[in-house]
Amino acid sequence: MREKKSKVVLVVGQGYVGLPLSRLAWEAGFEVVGLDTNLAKIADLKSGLSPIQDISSEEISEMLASGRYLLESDYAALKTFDIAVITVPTPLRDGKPDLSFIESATESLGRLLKRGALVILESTTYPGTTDQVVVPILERISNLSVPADFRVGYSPERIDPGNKNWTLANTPKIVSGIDELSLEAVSAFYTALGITVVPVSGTREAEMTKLLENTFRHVNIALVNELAIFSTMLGVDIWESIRAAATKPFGFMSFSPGPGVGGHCLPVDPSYLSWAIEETTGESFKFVELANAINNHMPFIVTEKVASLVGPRVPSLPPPSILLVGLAYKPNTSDVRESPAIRIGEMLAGKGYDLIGIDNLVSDHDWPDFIVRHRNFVGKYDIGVVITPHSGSDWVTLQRTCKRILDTGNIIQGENVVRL
Ligand code: SAJ
Repeated sequence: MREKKSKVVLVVGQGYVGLPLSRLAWEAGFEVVGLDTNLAKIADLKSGLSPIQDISSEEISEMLASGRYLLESDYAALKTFDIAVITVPTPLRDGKPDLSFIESATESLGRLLKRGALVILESTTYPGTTDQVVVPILERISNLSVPADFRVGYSPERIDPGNKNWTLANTPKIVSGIDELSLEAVSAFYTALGITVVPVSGTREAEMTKLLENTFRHVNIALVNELAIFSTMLGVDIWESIRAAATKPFGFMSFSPGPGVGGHCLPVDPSYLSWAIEETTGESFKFVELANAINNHMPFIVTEKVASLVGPRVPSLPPPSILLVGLAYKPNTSDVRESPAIRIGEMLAGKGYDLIGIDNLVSDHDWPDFIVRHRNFVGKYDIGVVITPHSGSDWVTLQRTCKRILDTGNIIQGENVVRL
């Protein structure tokens, strides 16, 4: 009796979102195919190296050894799939949504599509993408139709890189379908992975849910960033007021002022929403415009503060030694995409300063070439700029090796420490 063949799950994109999903589908017993067009990433994965912290290299090796996790960089090598999940980037290009990764993945899936298959989009995008972009491409290329022949749904990712408490397995998953049968298929898939599902009535509601979540954070981070700037002038310790406000058990959620907003979500996703609103209504989404302006301005504020503390670069004098502490876009991640620290470094270098940096989570591959890399706090620095405070950093040694410290994360106390 032939063993019942487990279904094939094709995960398009093996990054922060796709790899945890591949792992969970593998643990649930599916045949998993991880597809990524980044040849270096596929090569690393095939050698058992994980590109992200949330999945260990041991877990990758375990999956490979089972024979139920295959890696591909070329769709042509694939036969077909039962369930495909698209977890590709949705960047901005010239300030507008760039759906080219979604379109390219969808066209390739259209060529592999068979009757009874399910396609799920997870990438963050504006309301209408699944029904107006993904479905038409799949139907056109496959000559099949939904829901007669196959199923399509949308389920936004909620992966918070580096978050040990909330993971794919224990975070409720919004699920939606183009139609009732598709919704059932999407719900059944994630339920089979052991995830709690939260069905919504349509893919547009699900697409909007994700953008609401990220825009909510973007706007509230901008609120505390602007308040932090004014509080300094008002002689108020905003950090204490935020801590105090957070004691309110309802009606408040605390956010921290910082050096700016990085990552490939918050600097991008809200602009997908404001673009869609402007395209459809001709109106501008004022909250997002304002939040972008404030959050994008924070790296400039930090740069000006550093320059005021070390004084202008005088070519005839030895350069001040400036140490940037933490280059990733947020604490406890290795990701440098849209990182405020890199923007601050670029602006300081533009002012003629020589820069040293320390961040032991960031790979050599991602290290910016205009910043000298230190692996620990050695020697004497005129100023240490705490930009991304990773947990477990040796703040005592930092304080001892820096004449001054500009701490944008309210991590260190001391005589030689200044805030924004
Ligand atoms: N930040 C502040 N103050 C805060 C919170 C964050 O300045 O109080 C800054 C961070 O330092 C960082 C930026 O905002 O630079 C964004 O951080 P975030 O934790 O708010 O959100 P992200 O960008 O890490 O969001 C990630 C995304 N997932 C992936 O990158 C795979 C996003 O799609 C998820 O929705 C999000 O996690 C999540 O759900 O937590």
